[in-house]
Amino acid sequence: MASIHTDPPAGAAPDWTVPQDWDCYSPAEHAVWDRLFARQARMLQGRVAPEFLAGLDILRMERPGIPNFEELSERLMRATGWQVVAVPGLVSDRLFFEHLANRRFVAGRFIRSVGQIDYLQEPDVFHDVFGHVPLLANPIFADYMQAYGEGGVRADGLGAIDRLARLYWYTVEFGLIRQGDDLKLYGSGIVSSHGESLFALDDPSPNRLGFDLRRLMRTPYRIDDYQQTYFVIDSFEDLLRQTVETDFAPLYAELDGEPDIAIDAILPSDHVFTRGTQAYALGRRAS
Ligand code: HBI
Ligand code: FE
Repeated sequence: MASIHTDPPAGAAPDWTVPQDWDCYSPAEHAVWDRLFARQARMLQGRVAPEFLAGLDILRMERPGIPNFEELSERLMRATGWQVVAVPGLVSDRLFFEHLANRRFVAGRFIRSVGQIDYLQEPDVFHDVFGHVPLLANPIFADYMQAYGEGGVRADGLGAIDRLARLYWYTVEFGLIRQGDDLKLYGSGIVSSHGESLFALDDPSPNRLGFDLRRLMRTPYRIDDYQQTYFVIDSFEDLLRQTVETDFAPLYAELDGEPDIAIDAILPSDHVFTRGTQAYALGRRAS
């Protein structure tokens, strides 16, 4: 994982926010955004949850160029009370949770270079704004993200951030959602990635399992490659309900006594949508 600073970087406020400096983006940087946007908007048709597309419309994100966070935040504030603030990069977990708990989404202001068009280690403005922000215009998901932030502040006090990071990873970043008999994408790490937008739905390699909070919190995840397991929620309402109805403190205590589940394992209790071949992961290990 990229380095997470230990104190506010130069020029940042105590909460690590910095000005977006939208006027400083070059035409070439806007062009990278437009290229990524056009490719993903095409790729996601028919594959992404309709709530994501609705968010793109509400926030008028189809307009060319890197969005101006102030304009974006005006529309987002009207929709769900959220705003987008610029940060220099990954912020500390504690601060990340505090921003989310206050309906502030922290977004990187840099954009990847043409050479990194398909993968980069640290979240850039395309991952954060195209990937994460559209669903923040959906009232249920907006509530979920704030509940997650509040849970994170509590988890920090209980030393349980790693458990909650798994929930974030397997929902906010790499989650799938049912739509009738189909599965659709909604995780930001997937929808902002051309390759994983295909892999997560079409490839026979990964497991696709029904969302189960306890089981998910015992499952490690990949930070450097496509996931070996994806979890499928029934609806955003169900995800929110399970999160706000769960008393996490006893859950963390219960989980402390249980070993992790292997990243590619399938349990008898799992609701299996896809029993993956893991061919991709095995192939990567062999290479
Ligand atoms: N910081 N800027 C930024 N963006 C993130 O997505 C982020 C972060 N810090 C920590 C973090 N995500 C994850 O470890 C959370 O699960 C806490
Ligand atoms: Fe992200």
